[in-house]
Amino acid sequence: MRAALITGITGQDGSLLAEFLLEQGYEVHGLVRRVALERPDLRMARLESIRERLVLHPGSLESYASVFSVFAKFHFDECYHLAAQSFVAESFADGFSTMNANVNGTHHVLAALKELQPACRFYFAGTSEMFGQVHQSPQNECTPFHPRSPYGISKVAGYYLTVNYREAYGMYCCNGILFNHEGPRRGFEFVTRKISTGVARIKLGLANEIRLGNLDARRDWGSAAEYVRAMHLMLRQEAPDDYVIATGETHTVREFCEVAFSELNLDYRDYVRVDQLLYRPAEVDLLVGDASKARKRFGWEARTTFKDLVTGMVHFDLALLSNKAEMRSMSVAL
Ligand code: NDP
Ligand code: GDR
Repeated sequence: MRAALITGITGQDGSLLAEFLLEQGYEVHGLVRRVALERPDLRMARLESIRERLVLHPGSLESYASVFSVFAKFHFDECYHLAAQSFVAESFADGFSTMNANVNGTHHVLAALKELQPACRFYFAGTSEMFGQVHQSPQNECTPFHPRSPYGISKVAGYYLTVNYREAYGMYCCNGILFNHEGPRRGFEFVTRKISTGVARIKLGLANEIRLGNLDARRDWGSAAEYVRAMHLMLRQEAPDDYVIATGETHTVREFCEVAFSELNLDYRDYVRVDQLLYRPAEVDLLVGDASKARKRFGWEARTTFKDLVTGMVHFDLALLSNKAEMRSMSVAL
């Protein structure tokens, strides 16, 4: 039985990947912040259905000792390093914490692996935010980086740490350069979920507007459940490498609003208010990825259409808010 460690297992991708690896017959371990262990109802909601089948270890990215002790006690065939401060807007508000978790955290995991389990295969959660102010479209593995936020900068550092451990120590280290991926487990602060939950609340009479920032930014949005499979495929190749994972389509935030509202027979122009305070100090205007390397090497392709992604999220949130009274107050707070 293969064993895998997932950092960031409580997040959108971590929880989906954990389910997928369990289906593949893996023993799945997760690194979990103590705060998550203390409030399982709140912080581990995404793991609810598989909690009993996981081995969870308390630890924090910022503490080399806590990361080291997990690798000292258990053997892993694969390590998926997904934990990060992942919200771009927050990285402008607190760039120092973002750098600490994302850069030092990645370095801690790689250094502990090198010391204790150099044969363990390593996946780093790279991102299209590394391309930032894009130098070519679509973006592929050769496109130069030009990050536009502390988050993007921290991920470029993580990317090069990963490349360096591969080149310097011969470790099996891969960078997944994943474009935005969404679904019903997306955090409420990200624009797609903010819109899907907002539309549902408006439809149910719980709200009468959504405040958004830049409606003209373009993103390449795919389905998270499909993207975590690509992470696993990267670690099952003969040699380590870096891969772009994307749909190859780009849409504006405005288009996301149009599709989401019209699915419930509403016109977004009646409900969306633009709030300048939600604009970022520096924006990534256009992202669209070219995932042909992943398709050629291991047959991965995005399948979910933009419309199905948006409408699926809207119907999920409508059902959630209609059925669970307690979710109403939670979504108001979020
Ligand atoms: P989420 O924000 O949903 O999850 C982040 C995870 O990281 C949570 O489990 C969180 O734990 C954990 N975490 C954060 N800080 C720490 C810390 N200091 N110590 C230990 N754990 C920590 O992110 P996603 O699932 O969406 O993304 C997964 C990874 O992929 C991230 O690295 C993200 O930057 C990257 N990425 C995501 C993309 C996307 O579109 N979703 C696209 C490209 C890259 P807790 O629950 O305790 O907060
Ligand atoms: P992003 O996702 O920054 O691409 O990072 P997010 O959903 O936060 O923003 C996407 C675009 O929407 C615009 N926008 C708003 N965004 C938010 N969150 N809230 C708003 O009210 C709003 N209004 C407009 C933003 O300006 C932006 O242009 C995500 C994260 O998952 C990262 O961790 C990951 O690396 C990248 O995707 C790929």
